[in-house]
Amino acid sequence: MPTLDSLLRDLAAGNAAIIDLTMPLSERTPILQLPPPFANTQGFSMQEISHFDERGPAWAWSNISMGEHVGTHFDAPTHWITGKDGTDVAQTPLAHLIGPASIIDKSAEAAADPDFLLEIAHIEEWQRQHGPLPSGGWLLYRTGWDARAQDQAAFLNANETGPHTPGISVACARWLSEQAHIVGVGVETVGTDAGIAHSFDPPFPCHAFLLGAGKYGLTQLANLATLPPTGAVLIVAPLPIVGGTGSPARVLALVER
Ligand code: 23J
Ligand code: MN
Repeated sequence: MPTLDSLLRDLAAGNAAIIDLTMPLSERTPILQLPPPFANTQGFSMQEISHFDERGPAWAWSNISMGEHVGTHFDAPTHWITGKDGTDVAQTPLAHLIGPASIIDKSAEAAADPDFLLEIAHIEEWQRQHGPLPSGGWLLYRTGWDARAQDQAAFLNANETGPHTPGISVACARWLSEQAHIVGVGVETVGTDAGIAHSFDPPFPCHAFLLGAGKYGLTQLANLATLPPTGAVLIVAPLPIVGGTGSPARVLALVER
């Protein structure tokens, strides 16, 4: 049977399922908060144009506004100075937007330590159990942080020393950019870097190394807990914003049941 026919048959029969990894977009969607003197992104907002009224008797529609990096979103290489000569979001090769995904689960560690960092040794341990990271695909990093996404304060988890959210160490970010044959890294937190990554050398190493290597970031993912460690197929759909450094994205996973 042709591949797409058998996929549709398996979906209809429940042998395969579609899982939404996207957080809903609303005025309550948490956004990144950089410290002064840095400028910050706008959040999501919606302004009604008409709602079955004199402004449009048979139709309802709205304007929306938001930053490129709001909610579940895609980071293109041009987002960072190290990747400034790379592809913008509209130039992303389509083959990079559908691919295999593997999940590394450090939710217990992140619950015990909000500054938990993924290290090369954790990836090596994962690879001993599950095989190599998916070539041409995504490493999805589960931390349990999606449970906090309804509450900006809990999600950013900031105190007088700044935000405390789990991330990836400098060495591991460098290793993922240089040694792993992945197209990108996806996380549940507000950005791919740890809350304390402003103090790392280099600052924000996930952004610096991965985007500098032409790879991508995906943030604020939901429902990673429902995915198997390997075998899911990720469909990443950022808007083709011409010249855009990123975009809110619908992110879906196909899994076998
Ligand atoms: C700009 C500066 C620092 C960070 C970010 C953006 C993001 O997390 C992002 O959304 O790309 S850490
Ligand atoms: Mn971003």
